[in-house]
Amino acid sequence: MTTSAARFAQTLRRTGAGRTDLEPRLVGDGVRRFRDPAYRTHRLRPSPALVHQLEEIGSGAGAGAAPEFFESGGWYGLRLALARGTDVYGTGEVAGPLRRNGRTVSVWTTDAFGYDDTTEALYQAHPWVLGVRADGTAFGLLADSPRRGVISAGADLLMAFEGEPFAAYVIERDHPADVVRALTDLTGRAPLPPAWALGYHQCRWSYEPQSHVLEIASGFRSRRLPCDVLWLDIDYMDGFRVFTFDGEKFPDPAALNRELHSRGFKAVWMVDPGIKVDAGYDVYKSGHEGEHFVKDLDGNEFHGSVWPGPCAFPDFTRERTREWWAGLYAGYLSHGIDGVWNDMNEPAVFGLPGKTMPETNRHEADAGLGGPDSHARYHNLYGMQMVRATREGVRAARPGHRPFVLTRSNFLGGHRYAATWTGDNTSDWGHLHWSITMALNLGLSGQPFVGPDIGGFAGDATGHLFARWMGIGTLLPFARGHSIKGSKDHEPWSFGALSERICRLALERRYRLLPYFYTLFREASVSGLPVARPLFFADPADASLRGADDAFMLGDDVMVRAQVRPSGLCRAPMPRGRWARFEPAGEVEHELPELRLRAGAIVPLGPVMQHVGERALDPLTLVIHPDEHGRASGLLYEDAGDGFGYERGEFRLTRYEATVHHGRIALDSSVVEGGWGPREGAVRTVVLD
Ligand code: NBV
Repeated sequence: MTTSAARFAQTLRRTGAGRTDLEPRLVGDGVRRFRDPAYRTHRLRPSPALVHQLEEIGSGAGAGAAPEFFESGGWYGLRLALARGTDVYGTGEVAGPLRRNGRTVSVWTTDAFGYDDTTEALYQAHPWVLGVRADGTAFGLLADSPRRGVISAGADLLMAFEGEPFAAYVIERDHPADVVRALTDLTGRAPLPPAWALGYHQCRWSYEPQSHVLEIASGFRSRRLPCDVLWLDIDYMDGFRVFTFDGEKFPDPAALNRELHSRGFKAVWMVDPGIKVDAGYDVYKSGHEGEHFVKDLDGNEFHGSVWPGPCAFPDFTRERTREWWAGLYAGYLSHGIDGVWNDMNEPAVFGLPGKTMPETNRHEADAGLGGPDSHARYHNLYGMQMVRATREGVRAARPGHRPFVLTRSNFLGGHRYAATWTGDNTSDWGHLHWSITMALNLGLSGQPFVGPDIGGFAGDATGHLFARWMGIGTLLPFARGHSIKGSKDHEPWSFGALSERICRLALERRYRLLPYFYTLFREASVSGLPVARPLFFADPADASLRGADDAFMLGDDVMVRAQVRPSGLCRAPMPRGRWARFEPAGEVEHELPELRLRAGAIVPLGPVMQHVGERALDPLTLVIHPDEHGRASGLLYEDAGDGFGYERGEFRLTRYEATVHHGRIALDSSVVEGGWGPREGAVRTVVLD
């Protein structure tokens, strides 16, 4: 595709003659599978997005949206008529407005440094759309193709992919939340992360040398700024050789991690896919000898340039290479590394067209993924298959712990393996705004664990922008500050006392809300519902909420109303019902987003902590907002915070119910799930009106 995706979509609309003689198959309750008729002459390949192949349970049945398929110039596509008043969301990682109507994206994982709302291809590929009709009923359309594609939402919805016909799944539900739930029935759920990963993370390209990392750690603790994780970017490596450490700058990584642990920090270290071509480097040697690298068209090991210079790239599309890669983590993590950050896995290659490897490169993919084929077919899956292998390696190396992996590139369904951040954003107000819309659309695409580089990656933030971003970013599922090499310092104390004070309050809010966040992450792991949800989830039939993108919901009960412009208030309308303001950090600060609680809800808060490891849940505070009958209820999920005991019932899900009459509170609690007995310890209540 040499023209822009938008223009190309217009061409396809003109040239693609539709075929409607389809025989949809029912493969789930309200889930129909449509196959391009061209499938009859093409071999059916397994799906990387789906967790299992779906048995059909009936034919033809089920009302609702039905696409028409077409073929044009080697592209296979579908078109779906959109009824008036239908709003379109999803399509994974996209900058710009929440509603995707009138937008075209290219489904092609791309290193998109400097992106903005006109960039058609970002780091992730999600051939998925959520549609919400005027009456609030909703549908989802999953085009099950790993290929380069285009998604264009105009008067109709067009999804087309190069070189191979595909099947599409159409999900029909009464509420958009149920469509996302059904999507994750197909694509799986994000596993429960370790509790520390829900704390605040501080990153920079790069904290170096080793002693500087400890200075940053002291900066947090001495100023009483809560933080759980410090991050090590590429400069810790020996000449950018992954799985190695620079002997001068990082002479003793194990001692560094030990020291961080003793101060209550976890450490996440970066691993890129490019392996330096160097006969004296054991990772390259074993990869080369084991024939683990992607080949070029002539069958030679492909070499492309990244940070270390010429590199070879593991062929993650086969199990034996994923096992080799996974095996590299045991020694590496034995230095006390707690989590892994996989970057540059679009894969990014310097100096080549499209900043990636040639599409003619060859992958020896397993039959389970579609069999040997070109990079053109496997490009979008590269990052996903990399983090699949990384997760396996981290899991095996630290069997008692829940893996934490962060990835830049991914594919639909890849939330099963890794959390994500929205790549190289910029320190400006537009990107602050898109932090919300990007997190929401990724959530609607099945990825709940997502957040931006707080403060912006490229460029310098101002104290005002930084404080606002901290206020919003600490209310998104993944909360990490990060900044590019050469920028001003971007720590919470870098912009003076005023900005630092606001950052502290923002962080304290996050830590007080952790019991609620943890409960939402648990819900995401069992139901697939996103942690951060669009406002229209509160009332899908209310057309005025559909475009609201400076406010969002945490779960069903907490509304976040943000100020994303330097001056001015949140513009989002209020959903119906009563929503009372509450302030977890105690002190009202107008630079921070407004938090509101739904009438009838209870939100559990913990005390302020400096890091999750303090594990001080007492006193538990229940913020209660009674409905018109004086009643409210809410859930609290608790477990060990790490490990897998919860899979054996070592957890408790408590339901709190309160009745408030004439200022008197009657509080009831019952364990509704899990093998742990009722919690003991102090409970305080706060009643809102
Ligand atoms: O490893 C350096 C950076 C990293 O800090 C950033 O978060 C990634 O998105 N990385 C990209 C490579 C260089 C980007 C210009």
